[in-house]
Amino acid sequence: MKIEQLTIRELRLDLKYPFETSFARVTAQQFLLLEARVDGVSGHSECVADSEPGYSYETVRTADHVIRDFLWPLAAASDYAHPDEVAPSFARVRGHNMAKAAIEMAVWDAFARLKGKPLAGVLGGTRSRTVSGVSIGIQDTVEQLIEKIGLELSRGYRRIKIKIKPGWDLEVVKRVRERYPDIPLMVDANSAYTLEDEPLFRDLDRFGLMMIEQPLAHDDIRDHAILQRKISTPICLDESVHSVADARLAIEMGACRIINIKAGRVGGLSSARDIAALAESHGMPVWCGGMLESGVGRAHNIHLSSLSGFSMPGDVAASERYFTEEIIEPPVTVDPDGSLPIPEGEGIGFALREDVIRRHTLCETTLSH
Ligand code: OSB
Ligand code: MG
Repeated sequence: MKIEQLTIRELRLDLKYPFETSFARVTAQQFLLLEARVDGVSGHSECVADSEPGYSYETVRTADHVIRDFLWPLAAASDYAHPDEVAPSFARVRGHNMAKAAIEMAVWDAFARLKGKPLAGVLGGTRSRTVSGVSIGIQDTVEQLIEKIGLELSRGYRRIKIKIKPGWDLEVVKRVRERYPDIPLMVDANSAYTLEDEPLFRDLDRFGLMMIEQPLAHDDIRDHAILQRKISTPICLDESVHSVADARLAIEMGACRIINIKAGRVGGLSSARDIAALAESHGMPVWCGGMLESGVGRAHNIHLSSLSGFSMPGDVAASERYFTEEIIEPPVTVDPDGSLPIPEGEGIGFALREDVIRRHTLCETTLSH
């Protein structure tokens, strides 16, 4: 497989509601949409780098730069027999996993289309459906949060994740638990705490949370291992895991009992699949995280969730939760029981709405040989 041409479009889509985490409050998503022409077929992907380096050091600008100036020349010089060869072809570029993943995932989509199969099928997925949870940002008041949770539960979502930060944590969890004593509930701190906050995490143990996602530093494994030994709630790592090697270290050190897998963060679908398999071999559950993706990224996440290791509800919610306009057809929807089918069409299994994409495109570049 040769990538004959790579089109990079930068889009901006307004969010229906602002989304607030411990590191940022966003009202719109600016992101790169990639289209790779591979042996005459188009594969699509979405780069999950944000406008600001709050979740990761990568941004829309760095991803654009690294793709154009470093990854594209390497990809253009390659002839891949399988998408698993894409990430190794980028080995001389350190880091920049979101930029790498964007090209790799477009090649995966094209590869599946060339085989006439759904992406899940060529990835080795065995599930025909996946179960969705939701991630709810920090709200102005606890009352608002409780109301939002009620709304999401009524839509069928099977796990509620609330974002926490210092000053929006214990009391919030306590009040949510008073209102909803039995729901599958978890929190995500996005690295807002340190080991000094151990008493807070001990207190959180009382609330039967499914897990605490990324409580400590974004680049830490050691402190998470220390914290995990002191609390009974499972720690789930997100930001700290960028590779199979990171996952192995985290598992061996006991730094987590669950891993949130995002293909963009780990350099692509091949790496995501391998991390899921490693975790599964250790009896550790994983789930598919989200990055407020548009429909294209969402579609990839659904296919990734078809792998057997993905045994917990993911952040793969319906498109309509996020954006007023959808760039794929049909939109991603969740059934009343909170589950959704893995699409059976070729590749990502959704069509791109070119008119909508054009209307939201800020700039477009096509790279060719
Ligand atoms: O930490 O999982 C995260 C969104 C942007 C950046 C990081 C995270 C998130 C979410 C939302 O939690 C997941 C989603 O609904 O897409
Ligand atoms: Mg997270």
